[in-house]
Amino acid sequence: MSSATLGNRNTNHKAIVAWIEETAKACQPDRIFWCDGSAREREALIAEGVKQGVLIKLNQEKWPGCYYHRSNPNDVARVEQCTFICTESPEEAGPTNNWAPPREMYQKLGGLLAGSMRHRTMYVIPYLMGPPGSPLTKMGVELTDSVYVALNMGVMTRMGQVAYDHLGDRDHFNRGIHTMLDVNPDRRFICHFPQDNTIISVGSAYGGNVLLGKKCLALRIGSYLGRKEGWMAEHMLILGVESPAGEKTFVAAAFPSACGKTNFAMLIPPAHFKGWKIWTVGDDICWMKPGADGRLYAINPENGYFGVVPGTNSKSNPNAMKSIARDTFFTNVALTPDFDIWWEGKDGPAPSQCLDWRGNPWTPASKEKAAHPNSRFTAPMRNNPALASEVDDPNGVPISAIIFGGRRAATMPLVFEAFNWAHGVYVGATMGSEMTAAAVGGLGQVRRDPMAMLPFAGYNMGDYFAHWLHMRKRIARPPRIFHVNWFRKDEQGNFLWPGYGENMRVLKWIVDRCHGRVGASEGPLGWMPRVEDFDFTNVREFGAEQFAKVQAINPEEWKRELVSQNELFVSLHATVPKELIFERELLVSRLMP
Ligand code: SAT
Ligand code: MN
Repeated sequence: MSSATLGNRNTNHKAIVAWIEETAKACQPDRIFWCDGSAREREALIAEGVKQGVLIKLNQEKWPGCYYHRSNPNDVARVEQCTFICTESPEEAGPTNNWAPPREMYQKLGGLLAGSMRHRTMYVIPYLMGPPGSPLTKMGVELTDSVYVALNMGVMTRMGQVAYDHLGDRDHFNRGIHTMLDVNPDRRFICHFPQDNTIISVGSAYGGNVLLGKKCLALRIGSYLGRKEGWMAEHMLILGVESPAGEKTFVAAAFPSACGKTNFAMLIPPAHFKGWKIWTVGDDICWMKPGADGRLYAINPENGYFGVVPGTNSKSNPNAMKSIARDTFFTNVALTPDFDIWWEGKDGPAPSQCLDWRGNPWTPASKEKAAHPNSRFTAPMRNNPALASEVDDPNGVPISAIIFGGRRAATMPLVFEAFNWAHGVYVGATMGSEMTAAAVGGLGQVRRDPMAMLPFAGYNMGDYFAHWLHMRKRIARPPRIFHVNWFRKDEQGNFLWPGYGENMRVLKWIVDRCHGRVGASEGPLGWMPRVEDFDFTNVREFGAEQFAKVQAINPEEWKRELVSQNELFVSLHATVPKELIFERELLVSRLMP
């Protein structure tokens, strides 16, 4: 390769340079651009994006520093059928993942990568998942031919020189290669090689498929490394609850994609909760490790929010509105003639005309949605007025409670607490949720989504449960484990719980349980708040009768639920830990004595 194509190389790390040269030789980009993460560079990349037509500059008075992007209509969500875990044996990947032999997959991808960046620029993106200096933090380098990916990685990660500095001359870094090809679903592969700490993604340009630090490194490769190295990579938000007395309690919560993690992480307590405050540590991913004091400590490896736009407004999530108010990329929302943007569920009336997410003319009379249901914002977390001061703490925050939850119209009560860690692992392992637009296919169907990790576990799900159970031995003071469901409905299809800010009432009970300050009654599912343990002050039209409805355990529904929970265990029979089979037996006998 001639030195002219090497561009502005800014590292001497031998292994990184050698791998980049090797990749460039295969992909043959016209130019290599080495990102340093500076503000000036961001301006230059944005100018390039606008020139290519990949970005549209939004009305800068309304949206300072914000840009608009439309993805290919065939490329709007994660595609699980194109996502592969390439371990040596299929058993290591397990029955819930697509598996391919590494050698075969490398060969196939080699064919697709060959010459794939001709006439294009290859961006070199050094990045950190986690704050610099944290023992949990991981370094990665993503090579991509997409300027949109380079810019979005700049928001979602700590990108640039800081990453080389953190790595120093160590050799432990993630290799990520992304090339768009012709964005053809038939040639779309998102492949993980956990043994090599390598990710190769081709044929897509959308979010979770291509921002390789996020789902690919932080969850799939991360969970694999976590098991090997004794920590946990989870699909969880992290928040801090501050009481009027200044006591801070940190909570991590796993909900599947598009089930309200961002809203919950940015919750604003209702007026009645005077002096209470919620601080956001993270809205999607949580890495946890036991600390010297026997507690579980968590960091948010990300630096930004890649959140669902539709439904975001100043009532549902005021802090998200502030987070996206500047320096944000919007993907697949609707564009108005004056370069404002719109989405279903935005404040104010719909525009009389605009272009929908595909770029087609749209009016309020149109049958189609203006914004894609999985349209996204990419916003810097530093914009969030409720950002926790601990986000850059290399030690992370001590977790007092872990919450599991899904989107369930029936069966699941608003809240209960598991009896102990092993029971909590069972509750997480049997989590179910109605499918959302964050992944292609199956919208609305209930599927088992253990710990919200079904699409993200980088190894056998049964072994993943065993890892959870093993971790208990390494955590002397484990968090309590809870299950919540904000989405239960009555026979008429109305939500039984008001949700949003009112979820603070549930959170308060959870926090008080962690501090041993509030009671509960023992039920078949776990500990449940009694009416007197729960605060209903000023919840509109909500009282003991409503509470009984939203907490009800319906035997017919639970018969079906138990069968459905078991289907997952049957599919994982070879690896599911026997402790969880015992937990199931205990649950059955509590429900049907
Ligand atoms: O598209 S992403 O995978 O990044 C978001 C999500 O599904 O949680
Ligand atoms: Mn997610």
